[in-house]
Amino acid sequence: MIIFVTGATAGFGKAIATLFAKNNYSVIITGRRKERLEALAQELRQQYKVKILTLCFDVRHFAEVEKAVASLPPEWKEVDILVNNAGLAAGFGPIQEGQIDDWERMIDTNIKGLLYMTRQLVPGMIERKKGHIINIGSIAGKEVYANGNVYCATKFAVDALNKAMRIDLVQHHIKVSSISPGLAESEFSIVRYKGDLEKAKKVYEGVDPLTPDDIAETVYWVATRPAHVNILDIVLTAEAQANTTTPIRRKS
Ligand code: NDP
Ligand code: 8X3
Repeated sequence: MIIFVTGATAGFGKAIATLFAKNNYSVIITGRRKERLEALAQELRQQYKVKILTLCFDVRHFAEVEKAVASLPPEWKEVDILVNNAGLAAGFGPIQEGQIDDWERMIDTNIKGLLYMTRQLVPGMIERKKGHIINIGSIAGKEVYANGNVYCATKFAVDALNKAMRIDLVQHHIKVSSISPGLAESEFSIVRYKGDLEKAKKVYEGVDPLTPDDIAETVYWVATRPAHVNILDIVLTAEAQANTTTPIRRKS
């Protein structure tokens, strides 16, 4: 079985790639940071004796996505599972203070990147009459929260596309699922706060957040249901988080 994971250089994607490698899948790991991809590939090959292919590209650029998918060697072309995970939040503030560049990055990565990847890999799945697309959404795609505006909008779009793709692809025997996590610790907040480690650390202070391994286990469970079962969407949060608007319970 071949799984293609976008954004495997950190956080959820790295944990997903690792868990599937541990379970003998051939894994295509992708992202923009080449050294990280090579290091992870080496580690997984050594530890689990499985096949790993690295593809270094930016999901925001259709030409790069197209080139990356076209470059797949014949034995890697029949992708069984696509995990659309690459994504980010950039900035946290009211709409009137939003940075246009942040908006473009989020929209281009979280929505257009997911679409470009899907468009490139779905025709092969249709030909083979099988495949599974697993979209990483967010609880931010279910309920908006203060200062989350454009990030939330991109994740609402993922939620809509998840539902819409399923309608289009069901007749082709392709499963479409989404995983929608709440607060989880990864490099997410460092990216959102543009490298401000103090601000990023505060997000997780006094709380046991979800971990990338929690998300990987959920993706693995969704991907390994019997052929006749499709999981539409799983929303999961840390035990201390009720939703996106109620303050998270923190240890004093
Ligand atoms: P991380 O910042 O830890 O990892 C993000 C990954 O996405 C990296 O591997 C990064 O790789 C990749 N990525 C970002 N931009 C691009 C791009 N333009 N092209 C290719 N790859 C890209 O964050 P998480 O693991 O937490 O986030 C993964 C997904 O989960 C995102 O979609 C996020 O929105 C979602 N999510 C996160 C939650 C959280 O609280 N952490 C909760 C709910 C959802 P590189 O920089 O090397 O390109
Ligand atoms: C990331 C989760 O709600 O902290 O998608 O923005 S949230």
